[in-house]
Amino acid sequence: MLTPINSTLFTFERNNKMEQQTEKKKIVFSAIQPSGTITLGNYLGAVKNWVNMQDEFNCIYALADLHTITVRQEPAKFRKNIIDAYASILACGIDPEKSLFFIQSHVNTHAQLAWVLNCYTQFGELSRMTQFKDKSAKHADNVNAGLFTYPTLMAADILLYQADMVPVGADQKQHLEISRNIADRFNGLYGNVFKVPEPYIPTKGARVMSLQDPTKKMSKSDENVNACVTLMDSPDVIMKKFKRAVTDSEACVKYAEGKDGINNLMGIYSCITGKTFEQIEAEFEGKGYGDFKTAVGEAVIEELRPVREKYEQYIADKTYMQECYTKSAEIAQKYSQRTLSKAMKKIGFVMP
Ligand code: ATP
Ligand code: LTN
Repeated sequence: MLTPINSTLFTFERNNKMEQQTEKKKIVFSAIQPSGTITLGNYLGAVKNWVNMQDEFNCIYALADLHTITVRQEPAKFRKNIIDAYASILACGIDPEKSLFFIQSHVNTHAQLAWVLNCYTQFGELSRMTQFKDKSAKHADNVNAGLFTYPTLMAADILLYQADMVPVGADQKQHLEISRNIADRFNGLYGNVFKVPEPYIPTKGARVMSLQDPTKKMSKSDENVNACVTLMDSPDVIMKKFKRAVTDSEACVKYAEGKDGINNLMGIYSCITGKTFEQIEAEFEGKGYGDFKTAVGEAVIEELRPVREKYEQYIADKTYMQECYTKSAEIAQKYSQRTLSKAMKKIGFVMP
């Protein structure tokens, strides 16, 4: 049984109560979709940074379950994915006594502000989103309005908390850009309502590629199980996936244009070990891809071992997790309501 969280320990609330404090900590917001098992790409591109930012900033994280239904979900599997993702993120090191970590649909201000922002977002700018184009091609039988307005809900997520920084992988850069444009436009009309957020994209690990097609990003919802390593894969499975990773026929561990497979493996290895590409090239000089793939596999196995172990603890204690997400959502509701009310008042709504 895990120790129940003590709500008075929430650093987030304590800091925000100290209105007289001279230097307020910056606010960080990010979210991840519970659309499948969390991958090594999600971990290196986003979640690892979420964990590292917890001491320096006021961090607010969410499971973006409302975003996930833009692609059709099977109910029982969706429910399981949400709980599994919650346990996995805690296992990565998100500490509910330091950060808020809630489920997006539990905080109703997100959908409310998203509607408002829809009316301040142009059809043309949404049509230019590459994620919309990719996902509508992939799910041609279900090109729904939610898929199209996905970025306005994401903008609402961020703007509700007056976030200064948003740690995400490189694929989310365009969505951050549109969030900033929406905030600027709204502020231009009504004065300073929203903080204009900055993306925080890591220099390493921001774009981990598929192990089977290294020209495509590694993705949770990829149908080819060998394309991605997940946080729940056993050491054997991880090693097998790296051994099967698509590379080239040169057998020379060197970062170079056209060597997408090797570049990707070098990126992963560098991100985990902290070694530079030059150091990696020196380490594997004269060695074949077999040795290199084994080394990458081992590094990843060791990085993910504690995550998998902690996941088992959290998933076995649903009461603890429920307490964490309920308490987090209560606090998030309170803070986000302030921004929502401010925006609505400016527009001219009659407030209750
Ligand atoms: P889906 O396959 O359902 O679109 P996804 O795997 O792309 O999901 P998201 O939930 O959309 O994951 O993304 C969560 C976070 O992980 C985001 O910050 C995103 O930028 C980051 N991320 C996703 N894939 C990668 C990747 N391959 N490399 C680095 N970061 C990634
Ligand atoms: N769209 C994001 C997930 C997401 C998000 C957010 C990320 C939803 N809301 C707010 C950062 C900030 C994705 O990763 N696909």
